[in-house]
Amino acid sequence: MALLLLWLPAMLTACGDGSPTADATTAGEVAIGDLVVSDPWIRPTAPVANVAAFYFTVTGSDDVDDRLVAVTSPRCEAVEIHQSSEQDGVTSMRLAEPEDLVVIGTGRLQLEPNGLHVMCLGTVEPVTAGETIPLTLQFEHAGSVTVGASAEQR
Ligand SMILES: [Cu+2]
Repeated sequence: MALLLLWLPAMLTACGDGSPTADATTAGEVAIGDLVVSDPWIRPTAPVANVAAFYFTVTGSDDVDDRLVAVTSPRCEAVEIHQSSEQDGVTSMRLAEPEDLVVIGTGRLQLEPNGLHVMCLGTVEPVTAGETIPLTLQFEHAGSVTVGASAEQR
């Protein structure tokens, strides 16, 4: 996947705000090698929106040294991994760097609103609350795993 620097303010509504998720419903966990992917979810989109953002958590274990290298979903024409940040009250996002996507030891890779997220560019159809959307994560060492992202408003 080409790593182009994108600057797409129109997408910010899909990756921005949202409250903390401490009480979020816990979706199933999926293990791949020494990694566990947990709580994959996606925020529902308005009918006219053509972008959406996926979030999930990857947890390692003692000997893990891995990296998320690619993500795909049949519901997205293209997928990118982004990092949101806020400076002077203005939220922006950029393509995540490889060093943003490592899982080392028992550390966690957390994708969440206003942080790292998987950007679904060109939603094939609107994302409706209650559905489950397949998302395939590819790790450098552990390989690929497909999880079901729960579409819910948080
Ligand atoms: Cu984004």
